[in-house]
Formats: sequence, C-alpha cells, structure tokens
Amino acid sequence: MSQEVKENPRFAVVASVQLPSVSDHEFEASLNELRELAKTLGYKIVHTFTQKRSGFDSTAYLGTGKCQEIEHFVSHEADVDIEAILVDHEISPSQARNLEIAVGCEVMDRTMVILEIFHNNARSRAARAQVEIARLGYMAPRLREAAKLAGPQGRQRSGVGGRGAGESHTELDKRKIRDRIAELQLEIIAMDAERQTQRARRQGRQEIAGVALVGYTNAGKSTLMRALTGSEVLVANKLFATLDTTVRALHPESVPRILVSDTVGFIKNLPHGLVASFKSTLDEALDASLLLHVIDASDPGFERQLEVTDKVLAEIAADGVPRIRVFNKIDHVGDEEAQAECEAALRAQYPDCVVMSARRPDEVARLRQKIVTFFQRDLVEAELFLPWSAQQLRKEIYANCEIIEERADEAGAYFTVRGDPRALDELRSQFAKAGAVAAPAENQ
Ligand SMILES: Nc1nc2c(ncn2[C@@H]2O[C@H](COP(=O)(O)OP(=O)(O)O)[C@@H](O)[C@H]2O)c(=O)[nH]1
Ligand SMILES: [Mg+2]
Repeated sequence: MSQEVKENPRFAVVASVQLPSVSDHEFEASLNELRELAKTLGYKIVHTFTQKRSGFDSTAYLGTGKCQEIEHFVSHEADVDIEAILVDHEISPSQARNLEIAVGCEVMDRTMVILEIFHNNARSRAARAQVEIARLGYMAPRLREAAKLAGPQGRQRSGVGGRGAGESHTELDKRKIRDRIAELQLEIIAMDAERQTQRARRQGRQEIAGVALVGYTNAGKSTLMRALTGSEVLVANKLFATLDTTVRALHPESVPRILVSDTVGFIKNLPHGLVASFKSTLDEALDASLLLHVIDASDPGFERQLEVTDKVLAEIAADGVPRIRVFNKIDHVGDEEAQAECEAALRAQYPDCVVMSARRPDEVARLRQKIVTFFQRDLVEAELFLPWSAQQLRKEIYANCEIIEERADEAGAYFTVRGDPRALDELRSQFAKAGAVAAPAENQ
C-alpha cells in the first residue's frame, strides 16, 4: 500500500479522543495505524494531539481548549504548511465542519482516509464501482454541511465531503447520488458474472506466475515487496516500465518470471460501511497463483488478525489459492532468546510457515527461493535441439527456460533445460517450423 511518495511531502496533524473504555494500548495501536494510513496517502504527520474525554464533543469532536491548541499549532508553531487534520474516528458532518472552522485546516476523518486509500488501490472495474458506492454513501449526508461551509459566495471550497455545492442543489444532488448508487449496484452484478466466466476461461490457459502479498497494514508487505523485487534497481529498468507501481518482477529474475503485487492492507478498525469495498479491492489476490500472507509476529494481537485475514480470504473465495504464512518482524520480538522461543512456537503451530525479518537480507533471499521453488514445482527437465538455421529463436529459449547445459555440433545447438511442459511444447513446434522452412529434412 505505501507507495514511495517522495515528491512534495504534504503535512498533516493527527488528533484523537481516548474514551474511558479504550485501553492505552488499543488507543496507541489505532493511532499508529492511522499514521501508517496517512503515510500511504503521502502525508507526513508532524504532530499528534490526544485528549481523554468521557465522550466525543458533540459540537466539534474535540473540546474547545484542544481545538484552540491545535489552531495555535497550525497557524503559529508549525514550521511547515499543515494541509489537514486527520481524526481517528468517524465523525458527523457537523462535527467535521465545526472542527474545520475551529482549527483552520481541512478535516479528514478515519473513514475518509480509508476511502481515499481504497480509491487509489481499486484496480478492477468492479472494485472501482464498489469504492465509488462507498464514497457516495459517505458524501451524501455531508453535502448540506459542505454547502453551509461554502456559504452563499464561496461555492467551490473543498473540504468535508470534498465538494462544494449550493444549498438549493443539495436535495437534487442527494437524489442524483441515490440514482448513481443504484446504477453502480446493477453494474457490479453484471461485472461479477463476467469476471467468473473470465476466470473459468483463464484456468485453461497457462497462468502468469503471480504472487500477491496480503495481510494487515503495517505488517511489512511493502517493505518485503521492495526487498523481494529490488524496486530501486527496477525503476531504471525499461523492461518493467509498463508494470504498475504495485506489481513488480521478482529480482534477481527467475524462470518462470514471477510478478509480485502488493494489495491494500487489512485495517484493524475498518468502518463497517467499508467492508464491501475493502473486499473488492482485494480481488487481485484472487488472480495470484500464490499468496504470501504477511503477519507482524511482534504485534500482540497477531493471532486474531490472522484469523480475520483467513476468514475474509475465504469470503472472497481466495481460500483455494495456495498460501505461505510469513511471520515478519521477528527481529522486533524482544531479545535473541525471546525471538528463538517465539519462532519455535510459531513453527510448532504453523508447520510450513516462514519466520523472518524483512530487514535481514539472508532471510529475504530464503523467502525468494521458497517462492521460486513453488513456481518451479511443475517444471520438467528436457532436451531441446535448435538447428543453425533457426538461431534467431535462441533468445526464446533463454526467455522461457532455465539453461542447465548447452552443446553444439555441425547441425545446431543442443540445450538441457528446465521449463514448463507447455512452454517446451510451444518452443519445439516453433523450432520445427523454422527448421522445416530452412532445411526440410531436419527436425528433431
Ligand atoms: N523491525 C522491523 N520492522 C519492519 C520489518 N518489516 C517492516 N518493518 C517496518 O514496519 C513498518 C510498516 O511496514 P510496511 O512495509 O509499510 O507495512 P505494510 O503496511 O504491510 O505495507 C515500516 O516502518 C517498516 O520499516 C521487519 O522485519 N522488522
Ligand atoms: Mg504497504
């Protein structure tokens, strides 16, 4: 999820109310998650404001004193331009509007932050439609507030709900939103059917070797993605220029060539209304041949997260996709003794799992090898003969096979290779055709 957003950092502050029912640990975990989510959107968080209260302030979520403190920070203390205040709860349209007025910068609540991330991550048409429905549903009750905020003159002010509309347009807009949602829902039903036929058709064909990283946000998916694909190296490599930022080839390259994709992370506090759009943005996982389920072994709540991930993958019908459980961040689990103990316990409970740290290159290399081995399970060793008359096809062998040995005599070159049986058949028939054109008598 966290793409390397380096150009023009945008600055923001985070604010949250701690209710009496929420432990310090839960509170901190949720704030950490929000900061990670903000990073994903390209925000640099310069300060976090917290307040203990028995309930959210009905006017502006935070109390007046806290609002003043933040306003003072934003307009006087901060040495950068604060673009937004991110609030770690879903708040009402009027709370958002009042908070925005009180602190003097745009307000984004947790739901809006997550919606933005889903919006950026939705790839398939069905996923985009699902996210649009959630966005429209979120926006509808906020239109009136946006209209109030805009006032009679300033209609275009962006802010809560992201849309400036004249008050008289509000009802009309609401009706349009309802119609649009109904339309999208029909589209989704149609697209689901289409997708299933496509998937069934694809199963007959040679599949792309794809690995998808799934798991909770902050588990280390993007870090592993970078480590496995050497992204820095690939940025300059023209060959991969067409690949999406979240899809990259395993590096160093392997046979078959393996593509790794990063999916939108699971979120601990996922607002209820966003469950459907979250699931649809995960559909990339369905097209993968292998899932790497990344789990933060140093997070005390990881077992519950693991269960939730398994459950959701089953719900989107991805439970049939082979999976490797990767317990990451083992370096972050106490001292060496505690790490060894934790590793032993995990191995006892999940016999085929990988326990590692994305920060240890030898362990990343081992994971890479495990992935390659998975995709090479169906490869067979074979002999290929390439007549001299068909040498232009030599590069095809290199692109599709792992070369074990190469010899030559006066007739041509002989290769001992490992490759996918279907790819090998395809090569043989190409060679036979090329050889037949040049020298009709010769084919292997
Ligand atoms: N100690 C430690 N930190 C890690 C490891 N892997 C990732 N991190 C850190 O965990 C945070 C979240 O990582 P990220 O890859 O963005 O997680 P994602 O949300 O799953 O993509 C970052 O600050 C990483 O530097 C690891 O193996 N050990
Ligand atoms: Mg990420």
